[in-house]
Amino acid sequence: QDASGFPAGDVVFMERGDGNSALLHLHGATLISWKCHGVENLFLSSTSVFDNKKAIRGGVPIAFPNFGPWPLGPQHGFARIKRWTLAVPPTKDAKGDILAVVTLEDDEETKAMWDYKFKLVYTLVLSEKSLMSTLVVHNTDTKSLGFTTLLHTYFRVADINTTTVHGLKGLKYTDKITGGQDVVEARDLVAVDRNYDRVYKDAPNVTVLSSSGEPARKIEIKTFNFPDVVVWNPWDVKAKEMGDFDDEGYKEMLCVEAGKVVNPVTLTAGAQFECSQTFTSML
Ligand code: TA6
Repeated sequence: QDASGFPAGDVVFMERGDGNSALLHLHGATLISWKCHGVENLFLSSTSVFDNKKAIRGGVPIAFPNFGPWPLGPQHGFARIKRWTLAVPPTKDAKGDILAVVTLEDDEETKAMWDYKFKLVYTLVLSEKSLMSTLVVHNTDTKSLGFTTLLHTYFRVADINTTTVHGLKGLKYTDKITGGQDVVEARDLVAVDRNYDRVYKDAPNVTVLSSSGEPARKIEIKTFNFPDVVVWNPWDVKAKEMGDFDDEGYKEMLCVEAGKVVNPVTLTAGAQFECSQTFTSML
């Protein structure tokens, strides 16, 4: 991706000039591209809709104030389908890193679903080999509030059949496809060969996504305050069922999602919660 395909007011383009760039769409503050030395590392469905209404199918949608089905509003909450505000345009710091900040505050629409005052501050920092995304949730209300949140990252891979996730061995996970009791992951390298939808609990703060092929990729995912990791690939049947997920796209993506979803956060009035994920290309 680059910003050229979008109306200038809809996107925030961060570029270092050395083949490293990031592109954020203000619809949902959805990161839709992260290039590291010219290699695109995020998956964006070729049939994703950009109508500023539907959630963007790919990149890093933000699930807030609820991950998953939500009785008060849309699945994964409203953050990924609201228009965010550019608070700090892309700015180069002394080290040559690029920083940008977008925000979302409560409004009549959010209050109709979820009667709380809040402010989300989402900061991106693009370095030579890494991209850090930090989300701070501010409770600007006079009462406590509770939420779950997750960065629904769609990583691009050359070939799902050569892709593995390291760091999940020994973790308990809930398998949303098979249901039933939690299972312990026995594999050092988790490979995906069918529809996966798993919530790994109490994960380490470092996992590594590796994939060979052209191009090969090896991305370290370092998290802060995201104890859960969701691994999702719709595979062929479910990809076909989603109008905005191109039928073959499941072969070139894997969602590895940093979340605080098993145990909700409770924020007292005036308090804030900070969570972050940092991608670093190891190649
Ligand atoms: O993160 C996995 C998941 O919760 C799956 O269950 C699937 O629903 C996926 O999110 C996509 O959800 P969406 O609402 O974006 O179609």
